[in-house]
Amino acid sequence: MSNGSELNTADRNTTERLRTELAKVVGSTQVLSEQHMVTGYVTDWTGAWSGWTRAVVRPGTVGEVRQVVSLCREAEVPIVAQGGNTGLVGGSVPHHGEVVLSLRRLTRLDPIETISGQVTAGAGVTIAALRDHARRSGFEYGVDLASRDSATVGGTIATNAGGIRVIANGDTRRQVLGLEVVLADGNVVSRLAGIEKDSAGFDLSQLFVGSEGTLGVITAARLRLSPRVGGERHVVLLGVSHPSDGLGLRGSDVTALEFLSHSCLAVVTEHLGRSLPAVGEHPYYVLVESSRLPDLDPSTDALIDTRLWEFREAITETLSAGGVPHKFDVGVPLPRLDEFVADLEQLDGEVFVFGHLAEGNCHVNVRGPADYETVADRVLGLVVEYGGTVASEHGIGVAKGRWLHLTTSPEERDAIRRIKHALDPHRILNPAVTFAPAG
Ligand code: 2HG
Ligand code: ZN
Repeated sequence: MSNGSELNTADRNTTERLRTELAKVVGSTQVLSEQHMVTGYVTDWTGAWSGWTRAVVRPGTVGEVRQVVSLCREAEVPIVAQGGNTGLVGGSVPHHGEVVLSLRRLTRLDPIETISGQVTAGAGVTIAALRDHARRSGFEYGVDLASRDSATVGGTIATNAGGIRVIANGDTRRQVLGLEVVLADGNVVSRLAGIEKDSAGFDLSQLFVGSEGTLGVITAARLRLSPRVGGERHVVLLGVSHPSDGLGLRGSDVTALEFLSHSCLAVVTEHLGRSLPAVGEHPYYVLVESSRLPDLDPSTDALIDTRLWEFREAITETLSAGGVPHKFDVGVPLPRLDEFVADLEQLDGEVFVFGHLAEGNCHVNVRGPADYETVADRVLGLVVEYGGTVASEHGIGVAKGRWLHLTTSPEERDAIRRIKHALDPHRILNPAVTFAPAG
């Protein structure tokens, strides 16, 4: 079923009734169903993942989210929660007519609590808005990524996004002190008090971090900020023979450590219409941002310029401009990184590898005639061989589920299935995403 036109009469009546009930809750202008209105919600931004929806609903309050969830549950129509829709694994778009529950209107942004360095933000606040808000009070939010203008607090928590600051601040999980979540039964769990240390049982909020909308709908978060450190930031690009050559640069002054293959730099410089005259050709490049200029061997080919970020941040967009490549976000143990990347370079087709060096997180983009499944079997097969993860920071979505059994045990999958069943017995929350595949 591709666009809902095959719905039978009973389904059509259910859908019509549901839309009417939803409109009573959120207002008719916040229930979208016409094709041209829903396009941006049913396809991810790369165009690789696309489905159809019975309706896009845009609640403006937590109370409305509760009612929307309850109405969908009663109608037995599943939901996909969606933030900025910047995901890359098909986890935030509908696949089989799910209602898209857009959280973008939940833009609550409380004043920064300076004594604790914390803030409460609604799920729909963008990472850029949160960052600017924090900076105005002399703080910084620990997660940053190229899609900051669209990616939201809720979406980045649901996927446990990483980004370019993990080396200094850790991933999204580390920033989350508590969440407000609407459960599948319409109940709300709220832990927004911002208690820094709490051993009163397990941390329920953390269960929802990285759960990709399968256990509950995140509506707000209590987040940890760090004091903004002033002073200059140096950005250096080094030519290296192997990605791991850049690992020696790690240190407390370093706020980003990225790597990219020669193919990435070549395609970006061409796309931007600019060259990098001071850096010669090398198999790999490492970009380091630091408050102190790194001590480099005089023979190192390096370029210092804060504008170098532009080249790194343009990679994804550049690669997509030439037709969406097969995209993988994987991670391997650092001692095996070079060997793994060398094996990737041997894959058929054009291979572009870049990523977050300190975490062994590789973004593998492959262009070629082979289909996604074939390339995925090769790339993810290699990941398993190297003892890595099939999803380092983008999540599982619908792109990786098939391979997850390779890195999880039957016992683990069984426990995950039981958690899912306990919180969402009728499977109305993002059912296309599964963390517990059979196999
Ligand atoms: C990045 O690090 C993102 O720029 C996107 O995670 C990765 O496009 C990709 O493969
Ligand atoms: Zn990344």
